[in-house]
Amino acid sequence: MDMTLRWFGTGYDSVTLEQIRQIPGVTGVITTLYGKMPGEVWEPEEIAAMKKEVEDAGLTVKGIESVNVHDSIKVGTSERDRYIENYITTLKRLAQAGIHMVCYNFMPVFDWTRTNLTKKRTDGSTAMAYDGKMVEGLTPDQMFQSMQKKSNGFTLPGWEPKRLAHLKELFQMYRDVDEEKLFQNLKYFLEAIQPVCEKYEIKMAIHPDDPAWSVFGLPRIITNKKNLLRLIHMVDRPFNGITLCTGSLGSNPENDIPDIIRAAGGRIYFAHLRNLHYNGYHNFEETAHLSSNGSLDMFAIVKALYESGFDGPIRPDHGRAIWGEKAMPGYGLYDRALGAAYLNGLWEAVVKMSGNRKS
Ligand SMILES: [Mn+2]
Repeated sequence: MDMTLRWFGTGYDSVTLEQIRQIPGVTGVITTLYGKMPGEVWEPEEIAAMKKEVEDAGLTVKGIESVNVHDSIKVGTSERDRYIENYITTLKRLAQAGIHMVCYNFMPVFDWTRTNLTKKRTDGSTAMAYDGKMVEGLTPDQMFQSMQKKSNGFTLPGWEPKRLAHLKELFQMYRDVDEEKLFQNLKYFLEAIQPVCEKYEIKMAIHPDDPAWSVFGLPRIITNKKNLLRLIHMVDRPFNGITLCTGSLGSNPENDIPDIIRAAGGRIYFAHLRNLHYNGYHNFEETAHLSSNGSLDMFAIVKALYESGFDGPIRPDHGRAIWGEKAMPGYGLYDRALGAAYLNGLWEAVVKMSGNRKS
């Protein structure tokens, strides 16, 4: 297991590599070329510069989050083959630079969605929250505006203003795409890229949809155990895998996360670990990572991961905003550093309880 932190790159992230280097047990980052639009090819020089900057700070690039998938691939338009070629070129170049894990998602139009980026918690911190009732009263454009307004001036991952300026056209593109069609388009994409993934040993790790249900009538498919197993089996090849995001899957209390981990049969290549508190139907707020702070049993999750043989990168996912830090919502330094320390503690305990001395 490699404990990592997500880092958006110099100029995009309020957290520095030097700060990340000082979090005990964190040896690497999960990063990206944040300025790239979905569908754009990544240049070898840009990848090399990003890697060098991370390595000069004494850290390693443990994977990419994300190489975003162009909407034409998700919709299945006639342009998709061209964009799949671009995607393959980027994958090859990443592997040639020694980077072998890529996280991506297959959510239409919107990436992760929240109705409040700064909900006050009883301890005085703020955290991101979702209330399905509020979404009912919003148009997609209002949702986009409110996410942007409350982002402390940062561009949120997956919420590229340039792309979302064309919201109407985007919704129009997806008008005939239902869950079945989206699954078929995902299958087409995975079948096209898997030979390259196998040749270059690139583990593809799909991120679950967040929250784990349809928003604004758009189809969402990576939401539960049944669909995750369908994804694994429909392209049953070793480099087609999953990012286990406990906060995304955990938004639906019917998802039993330790059970999903065991069912995935070793095809989890990346883990986002965080906790949340259920307030009711389609209503939750993010919390500190501790089991006692939220509704998820983080010990049971870490234990299931360890017992399933997981050996990929873990990152503490979204943190609360604490101690007056000004950062991108969910991605400050302090609460994620506390999360990394806690998760490292759980991991050490689970390893030693299993009779293994080495963590
Ligand atoms: Mn996640």
